[in-house]
Amino acid sequence: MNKADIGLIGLAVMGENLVMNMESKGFTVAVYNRTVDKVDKFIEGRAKGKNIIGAHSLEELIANLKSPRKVMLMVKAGKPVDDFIEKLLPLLDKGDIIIDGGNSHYPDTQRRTEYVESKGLLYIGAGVSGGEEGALKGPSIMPGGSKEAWPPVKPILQGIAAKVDGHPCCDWVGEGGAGHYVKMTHNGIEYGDMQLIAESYILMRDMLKLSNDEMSKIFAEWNKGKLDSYLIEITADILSYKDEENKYAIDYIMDTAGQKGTGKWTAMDALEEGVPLTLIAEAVFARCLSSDKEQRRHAEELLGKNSPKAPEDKEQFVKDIENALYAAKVISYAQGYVLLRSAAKTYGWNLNFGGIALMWRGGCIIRSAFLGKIHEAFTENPDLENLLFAPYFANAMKEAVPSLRRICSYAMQEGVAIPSMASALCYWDGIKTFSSGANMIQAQRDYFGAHTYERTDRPKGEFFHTNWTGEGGDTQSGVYNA
Ligand code: NBP
Repeated sequence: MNKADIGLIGLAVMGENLVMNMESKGFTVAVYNRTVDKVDKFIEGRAKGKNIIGAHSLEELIANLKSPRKVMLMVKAGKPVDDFIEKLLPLLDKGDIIIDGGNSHYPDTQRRTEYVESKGLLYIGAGVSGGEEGALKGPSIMPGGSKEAWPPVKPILQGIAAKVDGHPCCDWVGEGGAGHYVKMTHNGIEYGDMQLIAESYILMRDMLKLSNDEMSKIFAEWNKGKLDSYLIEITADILSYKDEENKYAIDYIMDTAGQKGTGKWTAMDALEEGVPLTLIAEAVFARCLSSDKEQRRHAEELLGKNSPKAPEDKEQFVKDIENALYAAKVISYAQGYVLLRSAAKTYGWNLNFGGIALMWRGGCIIRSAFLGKIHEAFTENPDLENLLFAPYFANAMKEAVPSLRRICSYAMQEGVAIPSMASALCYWDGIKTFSSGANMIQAQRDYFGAHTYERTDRPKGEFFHTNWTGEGGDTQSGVYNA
């Protein structure tokens, strides 16, 4: 067999399926796995008769690669990635490329890019989304790292990526950890989308007392309109799924949501950047609240269970939930893009915001028709400060926000927790308020800590301190820390 176009390490769910995808697109792939038995099992199984070369050592893997060598890691994020880099470095030559396709945290990718480059090699940290099916049939891939590495890797990564209207859902994102940053934000947005769907479900289940089949039909209907997306589609399927005992699976799945950390990373980074990413943060906290079921049982017994009443016009309420979900989703993406813009400035990345929407348009978990509109908004105005200011979304929000307001008011009144929808509405009302209550916070900070404040009747950048009690003197917090 000829030498391979690329080597892949890590034959678990993602790795195996990516290899099959690469091979089906005409690339020869060499494979290796820490537990070497898995290599033989793969070669004798799914890979039998394909242009896939099994290697029993890293030396054998490297010897089977065309130059410049490209080695992709699909292993557990964290230390295993660093360990493999260390093992690969002595085996590779100048200009060879290491690609990490796992869910690495972007500061690690930033660090690894610099480290690998310092050894004369090139590094790519590529976020891959789409799960098992995406890996096999076409994922969304967000590569960043050493810019020089992109041209040799591009035909392979774009070749295996999902395509929407012939356009690959994969393009160069930026240097250092940019690819993994965009993937992290994608995952954060995924947390938000999932929470909003869960809130819509609970509103219909607990307030309207709809059956699983009724809800399934509603989600399927929504999937034909402005909410058309993978997550809405699978929600319809999940709700109607019955097991071999004719039981609805959704009814016995424990309501304790797990998480692997990418939503938390996104929320933490938003705090670092000072960006109000409220909806995603609430989605992460909602998973935290869900995770302690025993505490919720105790609280329900001790503090009382809510018994929400159904609204009179159920049909209108369902329409309102659809619009509320849409409005909140627009706000979530607007917040996500503000975070990307802020990070781009912090790290000096020249992010193509419209291009990112195209990368998310297919192949990944948040894929949706809606991302096409985001792409159009950034194509019209690449410097768009906030998605809510794009004419299309500003108009769409004018129509949808009254529903969001009705849903939030009713749910609050009846005691149904919808934290992400509520945070969306607060953001919407907050961003449209030129005169906020933060003057009181500034006054308080100055009162107890002499932190100073700017005045509305003086130029910005001039700071003032008031001696509120007549006892503090003129000392300001630049001089001492209270
Ligand atoms: P896992 O995340 O379960 O990792 C399995 C692979 O990592 C196996 O090859 C395993 O080798 C190797 N590995 C482990 Br575990 N510990 C290791 C260590 N200490 N040293 C060396 N190798 C080690 O596989 P996955 O679900 O296919 O995901 C791969 C990457 O893609 C991860 O970063 C994941 O977060 C990311 N990702 C996953 C999905 C998804 O839907 N699963 C989607 C998108 C991205 P072994 O066989 O010898 O144990």
